[in-house]
Formats: sequence, C-alpha cells, structure tokens
Amino acid sequence: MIFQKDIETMPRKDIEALQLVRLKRLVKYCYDNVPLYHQRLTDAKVFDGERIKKLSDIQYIPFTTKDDFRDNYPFGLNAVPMKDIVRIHASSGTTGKPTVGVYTKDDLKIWADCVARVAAAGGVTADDIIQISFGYGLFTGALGLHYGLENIGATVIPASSGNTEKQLMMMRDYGVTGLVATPSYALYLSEAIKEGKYPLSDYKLKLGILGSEPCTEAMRSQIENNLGIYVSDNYGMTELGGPGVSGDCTARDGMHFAEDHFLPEIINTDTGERLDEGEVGELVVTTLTKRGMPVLRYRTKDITKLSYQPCSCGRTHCRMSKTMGRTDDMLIIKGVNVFPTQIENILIEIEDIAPHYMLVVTRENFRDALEIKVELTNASLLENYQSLNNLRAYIEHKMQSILGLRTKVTLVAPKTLERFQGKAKRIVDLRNQ
Ligand code: DLL
Repeated sequence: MIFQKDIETMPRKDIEALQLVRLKRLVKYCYDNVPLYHQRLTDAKVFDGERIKKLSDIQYIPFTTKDDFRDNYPFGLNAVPMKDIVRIHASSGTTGKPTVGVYTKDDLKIWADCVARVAAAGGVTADDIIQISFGYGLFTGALGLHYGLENIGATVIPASSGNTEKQLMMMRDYGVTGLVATPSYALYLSEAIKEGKYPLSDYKLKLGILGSEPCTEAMRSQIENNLGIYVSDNYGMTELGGPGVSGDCTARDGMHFAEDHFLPEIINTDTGERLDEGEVGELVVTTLTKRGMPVLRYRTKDITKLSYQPCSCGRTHCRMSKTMGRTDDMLIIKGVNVFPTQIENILIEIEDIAPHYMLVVTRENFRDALEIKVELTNASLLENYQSLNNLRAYIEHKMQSILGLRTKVTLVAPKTLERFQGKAKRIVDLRNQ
C-alpha cells in the first residue's frame, strides 16, 4: 500500500462522518471492555455512547493520562484477553515503570498501514533500501517502521542503533538510500561521515525518515545539508501505538494525521478547554480503531497546533505543526517559559558553534539560573580570549533579546558534549537536588 488516495484525500465531511461512526463504536467498546473506562464513562454520563451525537460531544469524555497507564500497569487498560494479544511494546520511561502498549493481529496490520502512509508521504518507494537505526527492542520506533516500510516494498535493514563504524559500512556496502533514526542520531552519523575516510559520494543516501523527538526546521536543514538528503518528520507515541500517527508530506507544512484512525484535539493545558484550529496547546488524541489497548482522549503533553486547511499535496487529513516540545520539558526560569527547541533555533543560526548543547538549570540564592553549554566547531577559537568572549556575549545577548531571559553561556571544546544514539537528553535540572 503506498499512497492511499481514497482515504488520504477524502472530503472533509466524509472524514468527519467516518470519525463519528468510529468514535461511537469505540466508546461502546471501551465501556464494555475496559473497567477504568466503564467507570469514567458512567461518571461522565456518557455510558456506552448515549451523549455522543456529534464529534464535538467528545468533550464529555474524560481525559486519559500517563498516570492512568502507570496505575494500570501493565495490562489494566487491555480491552481483550491476553490470548488475543500478539505483541507488547513499551517506552523506556526515565522514571518508574515503563508505559506499555499491546497489539492484536488487526492492530499490527493497521499500524503497519499507518506507518507505510507516513513513509510513502515522506518519499519512500519500493526501490528504496532503508537502514533502521532506531534501537530494536521494546521501543515502538524500530519494529513500527520496519513493518511499515516492508508494506511499501522497500528493502529493510534492521541495523538497530550503536556501533557507528558498522552503521556507515552497511550504508556504503548495501547502497542504503534511506535512513530511519532520531534527528540527533542522524546528526551524529552525519558528523561521523564527515570525519571518516570515505567521502559522502560513496554513500547513496537520499532520504531521512526521522522522528521520535522534536526536529526544528533549522536542525532539519543542517542534517539535510550535511548528508545531502531530503528529511521528513514523523510523530507518534507508545500510548497511541507508536509511529504512524502523523507525518510530513512533500509540502512539509505540518504532519498529516491518520485521521481515520486517530482523532486529534488541542486543549488548554491548564483548563482542559478545547481550543480552535490554529491555537497552540496540548495535543489530545483518541485512537479510533485500536482493539488491544484503545485510548480515549489521551493527553500527550506535546505542544502543537492543528490545521484543517487544504494542503498542496492533495491530502485532506489535518496537519499538526512540529511540536514546540512537551509540557514536562518546558523550563520555567525566573517565571519565563522556555522550550529547548526555542534555544536550539537561536543557536543553530549562529556561526562557529555546533548544533550540540546542554541546558543546566540551577537555583542560586533562591533564583533560577540557566546555563547553556554550547560546543565550538573550531578549537582554535579557545586560544583567542577576545573572540571567545565576543561570541559568548553575542549568544547571551541573542538569548536575552529573543527569550527575554538572562542566561549564562559556556563555550566548550569541539566534541565534548554528549552525542545521542536515540532521543537526545539536553536538560539537566539541578534545582530540586
Ligand atoms: O517516540 C514513537 C515514535 C517512534 C515516533 C519513531 C516516531 C518515530 P515514545 O518513545 O513513546 O514513542 O515517545 C513519544 O516522543 O510524546 C513526543 O514528545 C516525542 N516525539 C515523537 N515523535 C516526535 C516528532 C515514540 N516527530 C514522545 N516530533 C512524544 C517531536 C516527537 N516529538
């Protein structure tokens, strides 16, 4: 299945009619099969769907949160007996128990179908040889992309992450045309190619299907320029089944949602109130077709906005903008809200520094302080105190004028900040220690 024209270019009213039918069916399914939802839907007087007459009636359904996954770990949100579950995935989770997702046979088919859509929209065809450099294992990224790409007919290399030399050797030897990775790992591999003994012309790479963490436009351009490839972004999360929720088309003006399987909303994080098209807030998603572990109104914590305007690619499914970050990654420094992506956008425009940075938050004399560690591209600058000082002052000035926040910038030697083979971790918050 490649471009699913019938579905992906459906008239808006048909999409909404389909979503309403599926939403009603889902509510009844959750009410009948998941004790937590049965109770919540009863308390909200939605029961098995009586209050759902139109799509906006979804507002009567209570939200589901990460805590619900934790409290019902591992299988409390399952809607089917374990004998019908054929796969388990989980997110690593930095603290506490991982978040689990389970799949029936049909869930796996739909998942592969949604991922195939995203990859095809990003330019993958049956002629491509794709190296999957996501870590294989419980993470949804690797196997999710794996089956989706096979659906398209592309040749899949399950490289997994790590062992950079071997990654590059496979790329050259197998004539790899596409890379699946996080943007951070793609950047890391691009540096390794630059520094390696083989010129870029020994590689046949032309596509990057990147996702699983924010990738600013500036970061994308940098990866594209380093590798001479075309990069598309795709989004998803374990709780919703993994990748395949939304992805870039060639217009790259927002990622198209698979709206026949996922119903997105944007809410005000503080009040839970539904926001209009174009307003920035927290993304909430309802899975319309999942059978193993269906999710009603999941609060993703990702900050974005939606557009229902026609797209030049012809697809009619709505688009979500690149996320600014997660509500739990937003730093509040001296009362100013800052996302790491905003800092990244500023840094990446500045010459002589690499797109690698680390944010260290401390509390000094009861006041928050943000230190931005930034890597130089050229070690010789370290020997020139005046230039170094000018560059540091320039970056601090930029941060102050754009973010409205005084920061301390520390310039460090090339290649001294950590590189990431999966998702980047750029914040060290020492305030509560
Ligand atoms: O990262 C699923 C995935 C795998 C998506 C491969 C795309 C490609 P989790 O590990 O559960 O699942 O992490 C989900 O990662 O809530 C976002 O904060 C972030 N995220 C995922 N994709 C993007 C993206 C996978 N394209 C969390 N842009 C989500 C920005 C992303 N953030």
